[in-house]
Amino acid sequence: MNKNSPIAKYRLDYKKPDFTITDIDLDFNLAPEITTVTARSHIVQLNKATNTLILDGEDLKLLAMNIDEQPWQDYKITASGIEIYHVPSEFTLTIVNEIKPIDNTALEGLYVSGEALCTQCEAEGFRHITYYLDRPDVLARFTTRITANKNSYPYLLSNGNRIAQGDLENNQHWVQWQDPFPKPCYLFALVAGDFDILHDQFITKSQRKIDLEIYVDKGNLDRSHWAMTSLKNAMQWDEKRFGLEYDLDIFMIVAVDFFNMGAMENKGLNIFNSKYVLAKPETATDNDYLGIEGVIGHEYFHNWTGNRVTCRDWFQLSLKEGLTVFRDQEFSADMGSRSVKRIDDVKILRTVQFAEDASPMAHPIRPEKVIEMNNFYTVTVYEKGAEVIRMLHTLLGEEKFQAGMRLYFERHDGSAATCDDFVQAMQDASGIDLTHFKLWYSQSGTPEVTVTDQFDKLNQQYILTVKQTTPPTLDQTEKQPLHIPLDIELYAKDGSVIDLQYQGKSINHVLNLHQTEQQFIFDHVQEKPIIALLRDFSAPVKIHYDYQDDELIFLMQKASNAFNRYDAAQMLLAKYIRLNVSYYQQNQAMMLPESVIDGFRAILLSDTLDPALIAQIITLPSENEIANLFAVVDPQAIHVVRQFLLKQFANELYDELYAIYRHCLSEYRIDHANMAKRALKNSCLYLLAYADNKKEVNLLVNKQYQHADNMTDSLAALQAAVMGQLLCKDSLLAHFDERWYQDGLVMDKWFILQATSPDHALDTVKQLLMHRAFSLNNPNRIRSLIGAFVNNNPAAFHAIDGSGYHFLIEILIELNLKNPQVASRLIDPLIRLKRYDEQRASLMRSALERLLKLDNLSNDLYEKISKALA
Ligand code: B3K
Ligand code: ZN
Repeated sequence: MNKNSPIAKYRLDYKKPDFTITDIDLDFNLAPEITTVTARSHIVQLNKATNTLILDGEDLKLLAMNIDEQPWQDYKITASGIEIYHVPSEFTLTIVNEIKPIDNTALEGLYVSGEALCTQCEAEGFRHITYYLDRPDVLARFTTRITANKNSYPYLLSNGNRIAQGDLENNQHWVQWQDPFPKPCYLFALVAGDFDILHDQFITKSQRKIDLEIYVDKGNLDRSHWAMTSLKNAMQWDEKRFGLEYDLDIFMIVAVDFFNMGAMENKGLNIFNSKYVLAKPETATDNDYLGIEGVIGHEYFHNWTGNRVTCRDWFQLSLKEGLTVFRDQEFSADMGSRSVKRIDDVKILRTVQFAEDASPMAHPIRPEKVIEMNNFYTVTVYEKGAEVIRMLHTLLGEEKFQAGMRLYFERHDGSAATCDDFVQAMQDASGIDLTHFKLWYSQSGTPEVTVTDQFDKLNQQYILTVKQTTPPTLDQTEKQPLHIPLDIELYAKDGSVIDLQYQGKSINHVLNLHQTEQQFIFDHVQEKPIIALLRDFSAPVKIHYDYQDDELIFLMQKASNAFNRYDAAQMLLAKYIRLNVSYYQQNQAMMLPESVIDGFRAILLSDTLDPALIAQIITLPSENEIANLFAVVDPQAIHVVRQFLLKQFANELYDELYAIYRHCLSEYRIDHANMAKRALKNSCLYLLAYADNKKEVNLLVNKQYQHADNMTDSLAALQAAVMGQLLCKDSLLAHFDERWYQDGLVMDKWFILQATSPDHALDTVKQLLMHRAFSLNNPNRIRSLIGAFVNNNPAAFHAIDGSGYHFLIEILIELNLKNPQVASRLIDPLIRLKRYDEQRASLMRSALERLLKLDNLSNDLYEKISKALA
């Protein structure tokens, strides 16, 4: 870590390694205070021009070094590792070093999580374990022997197959693991601890028997079943849809409480944040269940897209992440409701990724320049990366896309590849020219597509003019037109779909945009049609078209595509949000036409729509989603306008909301139809909480809370109480605390609610820092209390007195060294100063300047702050 001039790396500087490591034998003598690591590596020189071996290593204490079993003194320890001079062209290097897991609060490398020891090596954590070529294009076969105290650590796990074990003196024991698949060190894992284990089996399509094991903290076995179901579903789905079979004889998942992100796809030994494993009806919401299904799938799918074919260098991260997110999205879509899943994914993209494009951290899905790699595990690389894969899928169709996947594995299995390799395989397998499409990998920013139309009654022609432009981003000023698949549909007034034809031929509903401006002509159109644009959100762009209210209401009710229905509702709301924000800013009365309410009423009362889709449509956009409508964000105005709309909806639709709420009451089951009903019921409850009829709603909410037999319903009631500031709020909050305070994952929900409350949130958050269930050492707690406040309570965080900013930097000062990765995630809302008015921007600037002055500012924070202040 170096505050003055951390060194940036550039994608174009990639060089092949001078040496490679073919095999490594690791030997761990494990204890939390001091662990001794002995690494014996078989090293081969690749570049004859150098005999200096440079290994990465941080926070290591070197005890001994041998080359070919002889002590070796010809080396120098540097700030970033070790340089070993005059090495032979092929040799065995033995390194013995010590590490201190207990002091590792950054949770990168080997660290202590509760009573267990575990590792996290991606992206560059292995260098905190031993000196190594810590880069993804060095693939070695790993053997790992672990020795530890048998009482504290009865289970000793690593990658691959267990090949030997034994007992030693002094209550010590050892286990040896061997992973037959060569892998980069970021996929190495080790876990030691005492657990309860859920055992199961999966028979692959070629009839191989795979042992499945989920390791959870003692007492949590009853919360591990959904994870196992999800795992088996994922294994089966990957065989069916992608033809991909699991390759080892055992697959293990370990749930730990202290984890910087969601989970990690280590070969054969996935390590998970317990949030994405543990669930039972009393403690987990429907969304938790869906999150677990998605993340279990995601990590499992990495076994092929990430592990069997890995990344050549970290700039290629989207090669495995974009593709694997696409795969997990498709898995969830196939398991549940495709359209609901699509809308949820689009929401995240539009809210978070579009905001990232408009921030100092804007970058292409394949970044060009990186100081701290951990800063690039972003929504851009992941979610926009997945959208790019989805566009390929749209352009090729499922069959050719799968042919492309097969060719990709044929060419690159067992090696480290690039994004270009992937696109090349897709192109070669499909025969479709993707040259222009590849620009999506190098161009950052959110493209804007503007559509205008003309109806020529005489010639019965409908003419579309489509313009595209990508506004400059902070990392890249010049932009070129992209290859954008624009999926459309035309409707006649009676709701029938109009065939797309031109000069006697039918035209595909996916239009290919390549140029700044293009025209599309459709023949035999008898009346001015209503157009649905961007069906299924066919490209990650902002779309502009001057819709009339009645056209949007038409699309809400008649569009064949669920995303278009939802999106029409969003566009309708956006119109009145914009209008009311300006009314509010000019001290004028706010308004919402009756016709808009009626449009929503019709959706609410529909008996043909999926209840989950209705729930999505009647859920107002969040303040963050709304913020993206504006170049300069006024968080206060947005908050007031949103509250106004919620109230309007609640009062005007009160009877319908109440009736639907009652209609949706049903017994609790965990299946998609039942979840959909619950989603609609609880979104009605949420809206009702804003109605003027507080007394009745208070009774209703209280009753739901008291009678709930599952967390989805308890939490929905609690949320309604907090957001609607109902009378029962304090007693329900207190009850929840008393019931769950020993359960961190459940308390996270309670922290989030209070951090996002419209009422004195900052004071509450400050008090809750002292709560018995809170700890600044646990990333989940930090994200729930502090992360939720800074990210999801914009009106409070951006309070005009700067109190929110002040609070955040105090926290960041504490977390800067303790856990740089978590700190770096928290700072995101503070670096977006250019999106705010002068007064806020200058307060944000001085907060950042204060941080910049810190001694030992981590590279993670430095990278973001320096970009923000540039
Ligand atoms: N590959 C990991 C993420 C690692 C993050 C390192 N800071 C989880 C995933 O994407 O599946
Ligand atoms: Zn991933």
